[in-house]
Amino acid sequence: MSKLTLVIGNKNYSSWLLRVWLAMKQAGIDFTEIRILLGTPITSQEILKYSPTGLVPVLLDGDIKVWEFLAICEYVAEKFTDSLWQKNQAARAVARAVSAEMHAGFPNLRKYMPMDCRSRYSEVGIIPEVKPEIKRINKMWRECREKYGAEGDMLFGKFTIADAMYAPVVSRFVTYQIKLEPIAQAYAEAVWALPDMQEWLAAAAVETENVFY
Ligand SMILES: N[C@@H](CCC(=O)N[C@@H](CS)C(=O)NCC(=O)O)C(=O)O
Repeated sequence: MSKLTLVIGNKNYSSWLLRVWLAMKQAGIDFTEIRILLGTPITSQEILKYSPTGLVPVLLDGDIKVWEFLAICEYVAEKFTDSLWQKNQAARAVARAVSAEMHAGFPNLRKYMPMDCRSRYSEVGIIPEVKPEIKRINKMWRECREKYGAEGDMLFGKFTIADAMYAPVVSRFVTYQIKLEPIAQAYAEAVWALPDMQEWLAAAAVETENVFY
């Protein structure tokens, strides 16, 4: 059995879990999963067995416990692989900046367009408060692709933590059928087509629980 354990929740709804899970898969890191159902009367007490914040994801590595998406990704990037950040310092700085921007920002996107991988809401118009955030993401993705993306089809060429950060945004754009600029659209399609992303989406599709935030 793998020494690393990732404590996660429902795959259909858990954007922070998708981020960590995808980053670890893309880096070829072996891990097992403990799945805790979200939105039940015992969710908090179950998560608190592993997580001091009562939130998942949490990574268990022997006696070491790491919570918070970015801390988990930094931990695995430091300990198990050198592939999750760009080698070029300038590109790495921008990759960290756009990752932090996602971690701290886009409140309306999160509020009005929660991740729901298996659903499609073509009839829902874009809420006005979300429009500037979608515009910013279009611009950010275009600039990253144009400036740093020559060696692949991810934001910085090869897959990095920045792509893990935006994978749930790609899923939201598919769910809510958001029309993107051509470069952003091509990037979104490349993320969507990643075999690991498809594996996550397939697992989300067969989950039967409905969680309403
Ligand atoms: N800032 C945290 C966010 C984690 C988070 O919000 N996790 C949600 C699932 S995506 C959760 O644990 N919710 C607990 C619940 O619904 O009871 C991180 O980066 O890991």
